[in-house]
Amino acid sequence: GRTGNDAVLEQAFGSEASDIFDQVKAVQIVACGTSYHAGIVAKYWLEDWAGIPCNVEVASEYRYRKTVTLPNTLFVTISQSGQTADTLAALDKSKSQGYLASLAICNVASSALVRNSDLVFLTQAGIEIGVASTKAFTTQLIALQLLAIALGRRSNINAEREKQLVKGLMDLPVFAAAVLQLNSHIQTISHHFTERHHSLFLGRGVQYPIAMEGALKIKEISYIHAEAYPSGELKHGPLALVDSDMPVVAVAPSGDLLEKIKSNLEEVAARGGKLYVFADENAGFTNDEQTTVINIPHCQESIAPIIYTLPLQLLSYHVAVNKGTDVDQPRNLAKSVTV
Ligand code: F1P
Repeated sequence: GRTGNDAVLEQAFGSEASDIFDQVKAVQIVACGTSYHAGIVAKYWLEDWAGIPCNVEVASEYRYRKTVTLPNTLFVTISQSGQTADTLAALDKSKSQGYLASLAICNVASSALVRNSDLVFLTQAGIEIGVASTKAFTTQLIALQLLAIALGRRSNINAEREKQLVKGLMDLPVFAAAVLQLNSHIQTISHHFTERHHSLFLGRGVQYPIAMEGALKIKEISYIHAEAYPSGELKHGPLALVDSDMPVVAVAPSGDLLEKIKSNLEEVAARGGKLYVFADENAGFTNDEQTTVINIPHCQESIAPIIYTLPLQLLSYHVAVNKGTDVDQPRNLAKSVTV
């Protein structure tokens, strides 16, 4: 039997979680918008740390297509509201697809998503006031990290590694507070975006979905066209877009991919692109005419996606304030898309 910390961690997913987790061989994640980006981050963690195959799809596609279910697959939905029609329809469809069980990672206890799922992890981010999901996203990432640890301890994650991952989570408040100190620096930089019509967001590995989320926030609240690419994909097309009018935001924490990211960014600089690099303070980036570096305190790699999300959220917030758009209620969007 499991004891101590094991039991505490798994109880957060419901009393039957441990027995179900014992049987999981694959994970299917379905969500929309920001919650979908959290799902893509989880794919990196589940496959890298736990060695568990994971597929992620937007609910608006998953619900309508003929899908194939691998044996012993856990069906995971992620939603701030728990009322998103596409996600609810996907959950409904999943019931006839032979999944092991369903797990909802959700912020609203009274929602239909929570009511209709076998297992539930409540993110408890508090009420999201703005339409664009922000604090729900970072809490979703924490929930997904706990899921990866719970599943990984049955396969690839040993006690030492688990301790290290848990320590990363415990350190989060300190790093989050440190990153928020960058607010006025980010506000200054935000003025470079206010008059722009387009922007590119780059990240590699687990930071690619963080770049996607940064781009989505710029689109949602400041109405500036933004696209995210894995930086290695630049040379396969989007590099043609780069000139001195294109601000390029890059996420560059420490890790194995750092040298690759640097050479990708050199390609951007060589085409006259203006770079805004959110970089690990030890990564060796320097400011020059084309490059503005925002130094992020060095943190454990496992929590970097959560930490780097915060300055990107702040950037889109300040750009929106500069432009005078309604940050909490962007045009054309609804808090929960119930149709
Ligand atoms: C999904 C979502 C949000 C987005 C906006 C519209 O909502 O796409 O990510 O910011 O609020 O809905 P949910 O399923 O996470 O509640």
